Amino acid sequence: MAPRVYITRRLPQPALELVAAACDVAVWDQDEPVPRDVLLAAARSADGLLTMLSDRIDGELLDAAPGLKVVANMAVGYDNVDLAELRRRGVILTNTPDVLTATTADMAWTLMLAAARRLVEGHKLIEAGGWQSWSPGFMTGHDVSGATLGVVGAGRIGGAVLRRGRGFDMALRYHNRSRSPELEQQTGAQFLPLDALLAEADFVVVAAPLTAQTRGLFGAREFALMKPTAVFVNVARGPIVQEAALYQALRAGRPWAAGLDVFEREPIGADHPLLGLPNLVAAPHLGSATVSTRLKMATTAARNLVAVVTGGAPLNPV
Ligand code: 8YV
Repeated sequence: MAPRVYITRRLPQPALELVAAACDVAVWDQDEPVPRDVLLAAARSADGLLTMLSDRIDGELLDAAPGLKVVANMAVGYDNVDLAELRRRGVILTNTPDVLTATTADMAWTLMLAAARRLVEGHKLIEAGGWQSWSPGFMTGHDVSGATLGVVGAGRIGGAVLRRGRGFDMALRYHNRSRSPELEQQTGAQFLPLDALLAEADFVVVAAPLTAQTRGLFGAREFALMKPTAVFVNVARGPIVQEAALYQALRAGRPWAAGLDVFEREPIGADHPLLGLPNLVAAPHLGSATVSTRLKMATTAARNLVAVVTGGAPLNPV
């Protein structure tokens, strides 16, 4: 009998075909997250799950899925998964590293440039008919070229953000759990303690995973350490930042601006307080959102799923 798997979202066709060729597959064939009760019911008979960041994989779900061998999460981050509960039951977790590194680093840069050069504010001004004339100080921002870039969380994505900084003649700084001689050698980036990085960087980019150590890492104290001209960017996970503190800090103008791809609770609505600030650029979690990268993520997750349920080794075990 073919292994039974459940896929929690509509996937690109090549990824679906990959799974269907080896498995008895059921799909939540929608663009909305699968309802919890549907997921719990589907998990009951599943050998494998292909999941999204929006699916909570916890003890309750695992209890409902006695035959489960693998959870193939279609993301590099896996803070939606209770890894300890999985390990306790011997269920394998896989993720999709590497394929989204460049795309997500590009997103960090999109936000850096947009926030520093007031792109969204300018666009809104034109839309509102507010572009009246030119003057020397009109909508002036801050230079990216030649500035100091500080990356917090210098793994794959953080490293790629730093490498791009070389093309902009930036001074590169990073903070990480551990120093990376390889990164330092490749990019010339200098390791700094967090507080020193915050005080020195013109651009602070967060690319760290959400863990017990990074949850709430950025609060009033950290924002107060930044330069009044600094731009703060988060492409990692919303809960790393205390959003209420960021709101107050941006209102007070320190940091000068921010670009966020992630939020404490996603999705956010039009009434989110941060959206009322002119110095905030927001994106709806688009870090990995290119056609080519999402296809690679889906096929990577599909390959991991199939490998484990057919008795092989996972390609990207966490
Ligand atoms: C995705 C991400 O948008 O991979 C991650 O960790 O945050 C993004 O690439 C998301 O995970 C899709 O499930």
